[in-house]
Amino acid sequence: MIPAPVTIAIHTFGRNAREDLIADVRAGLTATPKTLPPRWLYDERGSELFEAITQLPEYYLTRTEAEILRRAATEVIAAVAPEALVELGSGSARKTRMLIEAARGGRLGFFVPFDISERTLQQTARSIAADFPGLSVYAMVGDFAEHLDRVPHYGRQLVVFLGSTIGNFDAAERRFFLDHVRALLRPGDAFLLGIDLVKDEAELLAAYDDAEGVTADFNRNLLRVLNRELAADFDPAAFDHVARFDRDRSRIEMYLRSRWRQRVRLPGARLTIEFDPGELLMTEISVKFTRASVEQALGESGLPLTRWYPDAKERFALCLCMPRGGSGSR
Ligand code: AVJ
Repeated sequence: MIPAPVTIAIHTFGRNAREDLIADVRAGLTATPKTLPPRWLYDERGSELFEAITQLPEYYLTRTEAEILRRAATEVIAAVAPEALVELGSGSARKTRMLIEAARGGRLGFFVPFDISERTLQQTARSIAADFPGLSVYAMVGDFAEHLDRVPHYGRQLVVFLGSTIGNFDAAERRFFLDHVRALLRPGDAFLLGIDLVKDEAELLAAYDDAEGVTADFNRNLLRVLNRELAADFDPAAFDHVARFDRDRSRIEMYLRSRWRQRVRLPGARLTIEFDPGELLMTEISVKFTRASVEQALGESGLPLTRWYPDAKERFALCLCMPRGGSGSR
């Protein structure tokens, strides 16, 4: 069979990632407490380190979600009968292959991976196109906060957002994101969401502070990104990796903690900052859900929880949302 075409669309629309980084750094590193958005963790090395995290014994999320998909993929595909599969934050799309395979022999003609990392996206798009001749791949490099409305509609679509990536959003960002997902759906379309569930604190903490120190390395990589992009002079060894669970907000929080008093120059952002001994810089949040809390969040954006697929130990779950009648907005 002749391979179907691969199109890679770079939807940055003239916006410059560097300018965004500078703005985030100037706002986040002068705030109290200091904070930076997690997206800057995922440069090429950061994406590789995250892939390594997914293989760790402590990081149960990826393999648990894969286990759920192995059981549920056929049923999800049968319920939706998609012509297009849109994957937000696709990364390596390893788990998505299970959905594509389950759709074999059906009407699936398009795969639309959407990711912030161009390199990862290039690899994913090419390898899926090579392995599934007959499937057209339209890959989009973009930012959830800006480019979701550019996602093309190639017929009845299943939009998926796996891996509990939604956990990176605070309540306002999550609402904004889910509202935009809802706007992508037309009558008959569906949304499949992967979420990590609230559980024993020790198990949660181990997943974000592994024995091998891969997560610590992933976290400190943020400082290497700032050194490279902004000619900053962070010493990564001068910061400890810290993971905490905030039960009230139901989220893991990742920080870098300054080991001593220090001054850091970031000429690329025309900024010099000071850290007190023990001062924290928040680098990522990872919200943990219950069935009730996710149903509430989805419902607020007009996404009814139609089917619930947890694993046997209820560590992780997939939520299938099939709005009746669709949005009718387009
Ligand atoms: C990619 C956001 C789903 O929150 O579990 C893993 C990122 N950070 N270990 C997560 C992450 C540290 C991951 N997500």
